[in-house]
Amino acid sequence: MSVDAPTWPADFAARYRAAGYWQGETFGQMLRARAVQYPDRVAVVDPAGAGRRWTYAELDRRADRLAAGLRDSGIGRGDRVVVQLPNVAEFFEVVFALFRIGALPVFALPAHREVEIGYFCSFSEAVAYVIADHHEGFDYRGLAAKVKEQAPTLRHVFVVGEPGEHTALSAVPREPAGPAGPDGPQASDLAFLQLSGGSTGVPKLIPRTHDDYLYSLRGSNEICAVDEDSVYLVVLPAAHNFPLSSPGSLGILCAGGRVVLCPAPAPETAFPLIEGEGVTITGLVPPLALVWTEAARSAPHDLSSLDVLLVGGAKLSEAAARRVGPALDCTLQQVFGMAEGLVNYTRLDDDEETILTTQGRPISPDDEIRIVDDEDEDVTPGEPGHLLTRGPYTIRGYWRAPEHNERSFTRDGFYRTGDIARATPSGHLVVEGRAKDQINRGGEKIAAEEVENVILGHPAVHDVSVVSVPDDYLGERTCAYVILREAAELRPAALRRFVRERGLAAYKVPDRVEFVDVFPHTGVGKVSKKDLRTTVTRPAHP
Ligand code: OOB
Repeated sequence: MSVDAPTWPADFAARYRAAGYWQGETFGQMLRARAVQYPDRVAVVDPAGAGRRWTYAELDRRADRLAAGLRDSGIGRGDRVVVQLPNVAEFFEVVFALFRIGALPVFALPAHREVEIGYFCSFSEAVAYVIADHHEGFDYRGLAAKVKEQAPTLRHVFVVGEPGEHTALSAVPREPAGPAGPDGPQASDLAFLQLSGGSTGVPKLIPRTHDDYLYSLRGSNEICAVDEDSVYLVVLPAAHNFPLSSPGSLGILCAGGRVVLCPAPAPETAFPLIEGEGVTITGLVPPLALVWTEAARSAPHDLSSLDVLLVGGAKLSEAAARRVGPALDCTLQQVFGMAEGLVNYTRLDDDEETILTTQGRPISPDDEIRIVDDEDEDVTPGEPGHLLTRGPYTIRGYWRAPEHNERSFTRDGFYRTGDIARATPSGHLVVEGRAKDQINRGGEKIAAEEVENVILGHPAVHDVSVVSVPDDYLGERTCAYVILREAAELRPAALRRFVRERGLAAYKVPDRVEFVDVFPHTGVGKVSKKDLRTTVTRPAHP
């Protein structure tokens, strides 16, 4: 066990190596190998950045030189660096530079604000924070200034674009890198910290190693038929585990293919890029897949290069699944994954019924799946239950969270996904629901407790409970049930503004606020979220 997080026991590690899953390669070595193999092939296209096209040789050289500059700034092996960038080419330059050093990117999303970033920086004891100057009307430099006050370890803020009071990323000296020292990372070391969707008051950090993540990429590439001719459009935020690794941008780079960054997910932006770059594969959350499905009817663009559309992050209804493939004239691949590890795909050659009605089966023959009841006993095969998993790319514990790990993992190392699923006779999984206290808002995960804690900070609020309400478009939205203090007055809009101004990501601001006098309780006296959910779905005046 490492000091920061539990890892695989030696016998499991030996088995995963012997099976050829863990190949002893780091991300730095992987990129170098591709640069040698395909120096002149285009690796990354950034339409927002004046249409920049970086070849494998160029990306490799940039990563190396930036790594040298960052090392000179005092960033070393094992240091944490919070990376919060939109879909721009520098994302890959920075991340591969950090991989080369053995420093750990902490992957934040562009939507995160002061509460989340302040926490990531202070909890991870980050030494640096990398941002864009602005994106979608938001200025990240002001956010960085506030975060610096809360995070004493933060020595550097690097900015892509105009730096303001911080340091321009382009101003980091780019010395030609010397030979990598003996202190470079090992494949069994942590490569980065990914974010958990979370179900508790504060988000958890997910420690992924070079070995385990590269295995999930190679496995995904095989299942999604990714090779050096594949062109992947990064539509979702680049740092999220789905567009990063399923098979995502890193899978594509691993195969020698081309990554095209989409600056915004709307069809008006994405469709011309699919046509212009000959995009063959991309990944979307269900609401976006439906928007694209509608838009494809009347779009003038030629989308015929698109072979595979992955849809995941939230449940795709069967009705929606039926429409997506024909409208975009491509093969639908459902993907049910999690940043903690396990990723399931429907296979390209699965029969239609399986593709439309299941969320796929695991990447690896060594992904162990258990479906259990509340007492951790296996359910009758085919029945729904709690999904537990263990395998060669599923973590054995969160980073610096021993108490939480006691609850989220079984004694023998299975991760409790919090999902309710059933298995078909072919081993495909169907997601039936969720046991964790989380809202899945069109693929964006919201830990109810995190939002509740912010709302409890309002002086007029006595108690609060945040639950999901069904939504035709997003699948789920959030509703905050609030009990006010005696004689206190508050309007829903004022409470929503309060949450936003506290510095929480906009997608976590409750869509709806309902004031009530009491909460329904369970037999043991806990607030019954199940009953609250049915309250809100019931018409107000039947
Ligand atoms: C992906 O990763 P996360 O970490 O943002 O969220 C994981 C959770 C799962 O535990 C499950 O509750 C939900 O998201 N989920 C799905 C789903 N895919 C993810 N629920 C129903 N159907 C699906 N197809 O969301 C993620 C990571 C890698 C690949 C794809 C998605």
